[in-house]
Amino acid sequence: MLQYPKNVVIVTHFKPDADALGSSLGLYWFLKRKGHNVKVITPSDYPTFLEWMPGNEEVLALKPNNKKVSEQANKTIENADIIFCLDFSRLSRINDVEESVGASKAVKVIIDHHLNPENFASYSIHDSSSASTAGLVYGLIKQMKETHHIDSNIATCLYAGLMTDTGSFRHSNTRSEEFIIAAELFKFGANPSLIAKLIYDTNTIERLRLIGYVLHEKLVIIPELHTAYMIITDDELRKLGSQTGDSEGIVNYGLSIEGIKLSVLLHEKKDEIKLSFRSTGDFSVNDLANQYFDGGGHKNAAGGTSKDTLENTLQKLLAILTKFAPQLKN
Ligand SMILES: [Mn+2]
Repeated sequence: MLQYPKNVVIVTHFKPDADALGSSLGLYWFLKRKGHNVKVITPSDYPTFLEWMPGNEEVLALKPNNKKVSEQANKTIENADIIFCLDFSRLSRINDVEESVGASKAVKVIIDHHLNPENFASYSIHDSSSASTAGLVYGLIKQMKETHHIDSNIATCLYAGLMTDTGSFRHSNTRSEEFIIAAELFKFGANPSLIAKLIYDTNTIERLRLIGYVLHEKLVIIPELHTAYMIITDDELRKLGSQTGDSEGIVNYGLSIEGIKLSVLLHEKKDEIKLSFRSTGDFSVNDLANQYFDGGGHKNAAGGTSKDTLENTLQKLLAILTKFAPQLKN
């Protein structure tokens, strides 16, 4: 399939994180070195702390109300021979390019590690036990016996995805494999301390103030359910001067409290509520998000949505958690 030069499109999910973008750009550099014509398309913008990634300026990122970029993206998708779908396996996660990717006659390849994949591709490299999609891309290159093509750009992009999706090798999804991949990427030129600095230590004062505000004013603890939750609204984010990605990771603070097993962030947007879930141990937020909030992800990290009001969504959540009380107390 990849023997001769092809038009390749790599698509990430909406609001790509470091794994979605890093795995895509890692694959991008690899396929370019192999002589293909490659384009990375993201269905939305992404946080500024990812813009340092090699290849960032080549990414076609859709913007709301920018018809020209959308047309260009759809045209590129239409002309593709192969479409790689990275870090998602449900078409609904790519918003404005869902239609064109769905309709495309290109060979579609999923590379992903989220639970409950949809079957829309001809090929699928899907492994939910892998901590990152970046690790799966690395595995693919290895399987093709083409690791000699891995330069520091590829290693850097892939390492960034691996590092963030394992929470810097702290989350329970970190297996010995993740450390082995990290070590090999290091040898291929990834610089762990620099990458960590570029991703974690580039806060704006607005983001730090947002974290301070949420932790001080919005964090609610329900001790009997071992649960923490916080609510933020687009209005508040605007007032605090926040940008895309600023609220990312805040949900994890809830989980860092001793005894807390579940942390939820409810984010009120223009026409929906976004929910982020984090858990420890056996409590599956993938199941919770999947059953009640039209979402999913991983066992200990998932997302969902609600079209109801904020008030009703919170009441629904609290009622569901009361039902899960035995598991949460466990
Ligand atoms: Mn991922």
